[in-house]
Amino acid sequence: LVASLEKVDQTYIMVKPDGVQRGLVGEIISRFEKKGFKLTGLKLFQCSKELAEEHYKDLKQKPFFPKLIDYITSGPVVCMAWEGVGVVPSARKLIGATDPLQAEPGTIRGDLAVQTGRNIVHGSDSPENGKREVALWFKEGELCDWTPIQAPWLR
Ligand code: 3AN
Repeated sequence: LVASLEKVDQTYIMVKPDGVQRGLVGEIISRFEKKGFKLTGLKLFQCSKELAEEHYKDLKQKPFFPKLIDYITSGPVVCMAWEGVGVVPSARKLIGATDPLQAEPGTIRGDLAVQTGRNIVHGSDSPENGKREVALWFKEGELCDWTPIQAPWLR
């Protein structure tokens, strides 16, 4: 299998509180599943202010930071770890631009979201942040490194 020879990255994807409230969890998971990435972690979780602040520490100086923390802690989120070749940039393509107004139709935000402050899903922006964020949101025992059974028609 070609993919097994290439470097496999991991990314942290999160359905934000508005995505959970709007009943979009299944829809969002299915976009990554259908693309062909491997799910290695999944949980529904109410995050603390401290964790939200650590996650978004690079945005601490932004004027919208307090509102962002209120938003992310306003209700449960769905935390996911996904693995695959090029999963970080690929997941960001599936998610679409930060501002849903700029996000192309066919992307998650382009199809399902309206404004930046309620853009329903998060995806890591680099392989380094993918590792950092998966380690931040999951304990080791919560991740599952499984080997998918390779269907003969995919070989
Ligand atoms: P992305 O989520 O597309 O990687 P970032 O990392 O620039 O975008 O921003 C992180 C989060 O901060 C966004 N998902 C959004 O919820 C929030 N955010 C970014 N820019 C703004 C803004 N101008 N006003 C309000 N919230 C913002």
